[in-house]
This record gives sequence, structure tokens and C-alpha cells, in this order.
Amino acid sequence: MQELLEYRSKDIPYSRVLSSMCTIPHPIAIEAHNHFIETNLGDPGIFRGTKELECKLISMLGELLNNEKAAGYICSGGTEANIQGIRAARNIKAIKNSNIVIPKSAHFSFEKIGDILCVEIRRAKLDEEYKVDITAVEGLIDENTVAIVGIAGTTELGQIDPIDELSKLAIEKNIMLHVDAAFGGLVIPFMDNQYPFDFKLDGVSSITIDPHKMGMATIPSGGILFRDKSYLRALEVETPYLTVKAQYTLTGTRPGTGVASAYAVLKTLGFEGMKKIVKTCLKNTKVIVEEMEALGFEAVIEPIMNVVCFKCEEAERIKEELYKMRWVISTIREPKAIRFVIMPHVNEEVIKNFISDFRKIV
Ligand code: 0PR
Repeated sequence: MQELLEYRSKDIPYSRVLSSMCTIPHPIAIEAHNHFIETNLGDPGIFRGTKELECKLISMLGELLNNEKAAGYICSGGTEANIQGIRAARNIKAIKNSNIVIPKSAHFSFEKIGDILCVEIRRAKLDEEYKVDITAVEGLIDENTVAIVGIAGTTELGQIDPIDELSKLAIEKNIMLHVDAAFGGLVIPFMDNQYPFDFKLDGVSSITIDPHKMGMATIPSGGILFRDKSYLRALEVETPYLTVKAQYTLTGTRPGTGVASAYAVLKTLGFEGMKKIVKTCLKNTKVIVEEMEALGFEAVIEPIMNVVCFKCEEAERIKEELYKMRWVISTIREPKAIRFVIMPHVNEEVIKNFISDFRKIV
């Protein structure tokens, strides 16, 4: 145990991390997690209660995303959720040499998707606000396109694509629309400004929404939700010797801890509690913006959610200098900028400490 703790002590605590989309789990999430440590949803006939809980959580998330009929499961994270969303689209369409059209701003998990699923990945350019350009998406669609993708909360800038327009396009072209709301799914519903991004839009067929990001659940807890359960059938394989006859998940053995912890947080905080957390993160994002502007930095876009980037030619050097001081920030390449994610652990005190060290560097 001593050996383990020595290694663990080398990790950088979240109080010095301004680059992560994960955070310290909510205390109720940890308690819930501990009760489910031995559960395996890969064999739901054994873990019947945990499976029932997963169904309840999916209904809860479905309700949040404006669709009581939503079907899906809690997975290892946004990567698996995106894989499964596209895999369902590919299997349903069953076209040879299929392709998907994604925004240039899409998360790198789509690189893996192209490789694993053998679908061609077509990247549509962005407009001046870093949202996907609808005309570019339309221009890339052809008879082999099985799905288009929109991002509700881009990894780098927290921008939201025009999902309503993508939805119209998906309906018109009779193809699927997968929305990657891995981060934004548990932010946007709780913001004062509303952005259409969920199943309320008829063209949306699947949504990635990760409780282990803004849902403050324990890792791993990702989410994939489909418009209805017919999509899950496109993912099924037979499981002859299990307590159930088929499996639609990507992994076999999978933990129930993420289900329990995500459920516990949402149930305990409720809609109003989540709203408060999001409000605080947005307020702290404003604090960072004010501090950075006072130092002469300009935001790449006015932050929509609790992700913000500041133009900086020396972003890489500054990141390295900060890392030597045990601060973790991130950078983006286009445009060259410093990136912050203002998660619940990035409170006013963390910001104050950070800015004080940041000033020394710049
Ligand atoms: N989709 C979007 C929009 C994402 O931002 C991410 C991850 C994913 C999908 C993939 O999710 P998983 O990593 O759960 O498979 N976004 C962060 C990123 O790659 C994840 C992250 C979290 C990175 C914590 C660093 C970190 O410390 O930047």
C-alpha cells in the first residue's frame, strides 16, 4: 500500500489542473461508487438491480435530452459513445465504402472511428465563429454518407455547432445525425442561454453525454443515447452462454460504478443543483476572462460555456513553464492559444493562486 501511495503522490492534484474535462467526483458519487465496486453490467442477469438502475439513469438522461423513449447505456467514455453512435449508423445504412461528415473541430476519437469502423472521415470547415459550416457539410455529403456529426461543446473552444441546421440537413438527406455532447450534454441544459442540440430536433439520432465530465461521476462513466431502442439492435451480437441472449455494448465486462455514481449525483442535486454548479463554473470562467484581459490577452471566442481560449503566440512555452511550477493548462494550435477548462474544482481560490503564478511568467 505504501508503494501504491508513493506513486499516487506523484500525480498532480486537481487543484492545479486547468486543462481537464474531468473533475473531483462529487462526495455522493464516491459513496455510491464504493457500493458497486464488484458489479459487472456485462452480465446483467446477475446484476439485475444494477441493470435496472442503468435503465433509470438512461431515462433520466433521456428526459434531460427531451426524449423519454431514448435508449442507450453507460460506457467507458465519450470515445466509446462516439464509436457506438457511428457504428449504429454504419450498420443501419449498410452501404459499402461508407463515409461520415464531421466538423474540423471534432474530438480526436473520430480518428479512431475511421480506423476501427473503416468509414471514411470527411472534415467540414468551420465558419469564423468556429462552428461547422453547413454549406461545407452539405457539399461533402454523397450517396455513401451514413451520418453527419455535430458537436455541442467542442473540446477546444466549447463552441456549439448549429445542430438545428444539421438536423434539417440530416432529415432532407435521410441520414443520421450523431451529436457529440460528451462535455456540453451536462452543461447546456443548465445554462440560462438555450441552444437547440438534443432529441427535440427530429433529425438527431444519437447523443454522446458523459457523466464523468460535468456530471461529477467517478471515471469511467460515459453515455450513449439513441432516439429509440431500434438503434441498439444494430449493435447487437449473440451471447449464447450469458444470462441474456444478446449484447449491444462495445466492451463485455463493464462496471456498474459509473451508473451508481452518475445516478447519485443527478438524483441528489436535481436540475436546480446542477444549474447552480454550472452557474458557478460560468461565473468563474468570467473571472478568468477578466484576469486574462487585464493582462492583455484576448479570448478566441467569447466563451459559451466553461471552456475558454486566449490567443497567444507563446502558448507552448508558457504551458511548459507553468508545468515546471506544477500547473497544468492546455493549448490549441489553430489559432495558437492557451486553453482553460473551468471545472467545478477550478474555484476562485484556485484561479487566484494560478493567476498569481501566471503573472510571474508573462
Ligand atoms: N467528445 C468530446 C467533445 C470530448 O471533449 C471528449 C474528451 C471526447 C469526446 C472523448 O471522451 P473520453 O475521453 O471520455 O473518451 N475530451 C477531453 C479531451 O480529450 C477529455 C479529457 C479529460 C482530457 C481529462 C484531459 C483530461 O485531463 O481533451
